[in-house]
Amino acid sequence: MKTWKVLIVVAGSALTLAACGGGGNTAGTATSDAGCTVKGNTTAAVTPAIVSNIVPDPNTVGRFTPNNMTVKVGQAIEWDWQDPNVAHTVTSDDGTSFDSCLQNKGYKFVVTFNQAGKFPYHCTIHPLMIGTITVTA
Ligand SMILES: [Cu+2]
Repeated sequence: MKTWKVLIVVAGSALTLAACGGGGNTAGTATSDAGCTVKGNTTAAVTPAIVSNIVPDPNTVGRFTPNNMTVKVGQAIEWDWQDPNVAHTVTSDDGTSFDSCLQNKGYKFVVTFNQAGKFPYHCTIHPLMIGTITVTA
């Protein structure tokens, strides 16, 4: 009888852990991102040279696919939020070039790169989500 009770408790804990690991935010409810203003996005209709999907990843929470991209001056990149569980950002490391702020699945963010150079970016809440845009003349 005692053995059975212990087994039930252990099974219950495992279930709780599994629910926690697979869960995350409820889709559609971004973590509070008060004070963040979207910037650097292209509002005109443009055809992006590259589309990067933001997808779940068991090791890094989320991932930009691709994360490192090369475009020519004047070309645009579009990021598509496809992670159904967790909000993410596309934020330039310099803090000024572009910032999507926290967004959920379904959001699209387009940036046109008008200057040659390297533009590293990241997700503000997931340190392992990083990438670099290389813009060539
Ligand atoms: Cu993220």
